[in-house]
Amino acid sequence: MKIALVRVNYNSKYITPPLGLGYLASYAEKYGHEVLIIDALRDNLSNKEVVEIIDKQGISAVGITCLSFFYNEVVELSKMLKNEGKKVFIGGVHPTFNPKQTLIDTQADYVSLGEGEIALKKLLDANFDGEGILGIYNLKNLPEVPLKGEKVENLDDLPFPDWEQMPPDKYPIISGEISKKYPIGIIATTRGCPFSCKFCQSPAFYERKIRFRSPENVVDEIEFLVKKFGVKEIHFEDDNFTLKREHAYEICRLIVERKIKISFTCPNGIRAEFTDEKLMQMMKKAGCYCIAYGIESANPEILKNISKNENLDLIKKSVELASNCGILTKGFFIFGLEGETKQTIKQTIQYAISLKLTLADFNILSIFPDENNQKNNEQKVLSEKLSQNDLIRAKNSAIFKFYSRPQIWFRLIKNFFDK
Ligand code: B12
Ligand code: SF4
Repeated sequence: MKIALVRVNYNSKYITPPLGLGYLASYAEKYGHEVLIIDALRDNLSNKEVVEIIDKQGISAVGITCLSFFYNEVVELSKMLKNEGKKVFIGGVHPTFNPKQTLIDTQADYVSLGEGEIALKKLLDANFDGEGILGIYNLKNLPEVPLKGEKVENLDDLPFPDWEQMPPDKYPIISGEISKKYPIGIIATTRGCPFSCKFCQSPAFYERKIRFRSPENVVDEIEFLVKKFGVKEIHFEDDNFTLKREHAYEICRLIVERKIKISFTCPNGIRAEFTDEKLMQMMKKAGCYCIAYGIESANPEILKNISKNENLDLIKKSVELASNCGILTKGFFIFGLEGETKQTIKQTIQYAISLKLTLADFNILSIFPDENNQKNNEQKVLSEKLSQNDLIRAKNSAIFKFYSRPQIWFRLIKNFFDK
């Protein structure tokens, strides 16, 4: 069966390959289906243009990926496609937590919950009859507590994403993230996270279980990207690249052993307790130039409230260690978490400045809706003591205090010239 898989166009400073669609496409193709990926964000296509492409190609079934921050655009495209008589199904993080409302708003035939490879293959094998397929639901058969789709347990059984349809050199050089060389390949070496930070949807999506690809499989993909597309940099998009030290270490060791010339970064935030000097040095040797840390707050009470349970001294030591190994460091912080006050904000800013960080990302908490909080992509603040304006002021003040220090600019400029 021939289908299109679409990422809609929306206002975003990040334009990186849609990894989920790449995996869905290559998996379905492995079983003989034909898939056209339409990345409307990369190609700056309006929903109308997407519909025209689908019509021209004579495609009758369309899957759309959906995160909460582009829900409205997905709703619009889905309704347009339904008006044209197409079959539509929607997958990704947003419908996984909001299946009923997504079905109502989008008028789609089905939603797909959780990881989609097996569910999609079964749906296409059944000529778009979703009846009885785990994780695929319409309004008639959606249970009170719907189960997610079947998972590919051994991640090495997944073919590499369909890179031919999302070649790294067709994506912009500046994608909102720190980068050093171009083209950039993005790679996920794991799926899932065993922690349960309250502001994050990953634990619920992957049910707090983590699966690892073998280091050989990961490095085979890196080699493929380097040879086929001239990729010079890798971004490891895992929830936590260093969660299992031996896994990260072995990937880096193989990069060195196979003499693959790349720079790499872990932009999503790792946890400090899983790093040590041996790992950091191997990461540096393999090409790592920047590690991000998910720090969130410097107030122990808040860290407890959000179930983060990270040790602030350990973070300090790990950041220092990375810095001493010649790796840039970035800290992620969130304002507005449960228990936040003007005092705790000051504490977090002071702590951020006290670390040997090169970059800091100060965000205001966003809570995405679930079925009990039906407001499309409207966001809500957890902190009771502060208004949205207080948080915006806090964010601006943190950015100013952090980046007005000359040593930060010195570190950044040094990195720029340090090839
Ligand atoms: C990598 C990543 C990024 C990267 C790249 C994003 C990209 N190019 O896709 C960067 C750093 C740019 C990023 C940025 C942000 N991200 Co982000 N990111 C992630 C992360 C860690 C992994 C996503 C990923 O690649 N997964 C691997 C692929 C294989 O999985 P997948 O895309 O989910 O696809 C699978 C299924 O969902 C399903 N599926 C997906 N689509 C479809 C469609 C169909 C038809 C079917 C059948 C199935 C299906 O099948 C796929 C294969 O199994 C997730 C957390 C997570 N673990 O999911 C957060 C996550 C997606 N991000 C999130 C957020 C909030 C953000 C930011 C807003 C953060 C910020 N404050 O700046 C920004 C904004 C992004 C933007 N404007 O586009 C949230 C989204 C919450 C929500 N409800 O929408 C997540 C879930 C993390 C969280 N906090 O809970 N992110
Ligand atoms: S450690 Fe990271 S990925 Fe895991 S639950 Fe916490 S924020 Fe989410």
